[in-house]
Amino acid sequence: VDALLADLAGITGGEHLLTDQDMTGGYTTDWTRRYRGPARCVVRPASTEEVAGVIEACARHKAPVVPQGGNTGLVGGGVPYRARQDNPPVVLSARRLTRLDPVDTLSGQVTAGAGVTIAELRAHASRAGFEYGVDLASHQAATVGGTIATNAGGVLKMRYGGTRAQVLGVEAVLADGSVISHLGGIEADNTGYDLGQLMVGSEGTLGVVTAARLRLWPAEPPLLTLLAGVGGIEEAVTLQAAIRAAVPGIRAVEYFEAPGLALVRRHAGLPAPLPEDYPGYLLAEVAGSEGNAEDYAERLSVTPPLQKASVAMDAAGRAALWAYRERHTEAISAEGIPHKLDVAMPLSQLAQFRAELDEVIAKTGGRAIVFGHIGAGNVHVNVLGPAPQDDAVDNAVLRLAAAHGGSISAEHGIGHAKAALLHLSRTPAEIAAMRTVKTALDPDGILNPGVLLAPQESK
Ligand code: 2HG
Ligand code: ZN
Repeated sequence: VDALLADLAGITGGEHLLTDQDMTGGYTTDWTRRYRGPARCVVRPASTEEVAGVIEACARHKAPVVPQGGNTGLVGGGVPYRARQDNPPVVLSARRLTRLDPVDTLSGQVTAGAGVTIAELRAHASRAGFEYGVDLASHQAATVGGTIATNAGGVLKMRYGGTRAQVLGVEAVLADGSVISHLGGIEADNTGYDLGQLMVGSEGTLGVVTAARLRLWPAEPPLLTLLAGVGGIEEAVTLQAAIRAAVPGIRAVEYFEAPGLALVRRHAGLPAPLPEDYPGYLLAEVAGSEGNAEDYAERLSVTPPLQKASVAMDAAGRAALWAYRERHTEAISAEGIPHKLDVAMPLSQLAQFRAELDEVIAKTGGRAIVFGHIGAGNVHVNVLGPAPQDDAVDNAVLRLAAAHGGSISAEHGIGHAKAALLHLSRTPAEIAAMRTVKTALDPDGILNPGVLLAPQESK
């Protein structure tokens, strides 16, 4: 008998301990299908106390733990991967941590459990007249805990900042089973190390997030969404700057190209968005009240390429335009297992990067689909063709981004996928400091081993 499994069943009840491969499959393969591996079991605790019990038991048995939210990650950070075969990890699914407190309307804050989805959180905030500042295409499945662990970005980042900017405090279970909880939501609180912020973006390597105190924003309904045809990324960069200068209240600026549009249209059965075809497309969304409509339309009409735009001012029209952008990920996935390279760089570098990218991709025999959050300098380079286990194209694209002063992970995190290349974006001193923090908080290395910090050669 497996003594750890007996301990875990005693904590969560046997029905929330899954060992049968038919039951664990959805937890042990990532969304892209590129990363997968066997788990010793999947455990689904329903409270912070149960999470603490699970981690304490795993620590006692020296069993590695992979924390998991909605399993929508794209860098293999939330599933077992290349684990030691004699000690496969326990997957800790946080989806049953569904606490959702009433919105505190005095402070504009809410406390939410790690398993609440971003869609549920946004709807909850909206019913109280507020908006949660993060939204992303995977909002039906992505969770509060997962988005905190990965510091998720999404389409509203240029408006409200990423997940980090929403987090006022975190409750988390550390590697020894102890609980740190800072959910008071005091804006003015300057009392030493911000352990909650240390958890943000730590990708499950420092603790398991169980709940968070989150900032909300006054509800800000979009006024208009426009989709414009452009000649390519260079024109898109210029146009987004012109739009940002022309109107206040810009919520999002997104970019995609003809090959991605063709895939989305075929996969989703959508008509062409504009009367003519273009090499690239820019989608922008502007907030404002109806009283602004005429004024904004006039200000935007002075921006020449907007003559090629389609503008939507009602919910259905907006959703129709957003679908061309937001359905990229699923349309690409329907074609095969993509290599996902999520990079960002100064806007001034994007055109040169894009030109050189074509040369790099041509050498691999793959085809690239490029889209992303252009307002944040973030492009998602998806490459179809090379075998999933072949890292050559990943290496080449990430190095190219770094050579343009860019980051190898704009919003998806490092996971297993990019751990060996962290040095392209972080200095040796930074990586050494990260390892020191990791060792101090998790001396036995049980939390998400191999994620973010690559295993070190034994000396
Ligand atoms: C998005 O922006 C997500 O839609 C997914 O970050 C990006 O599939 C991707 O590469
Ligand atoms: Zn994205």
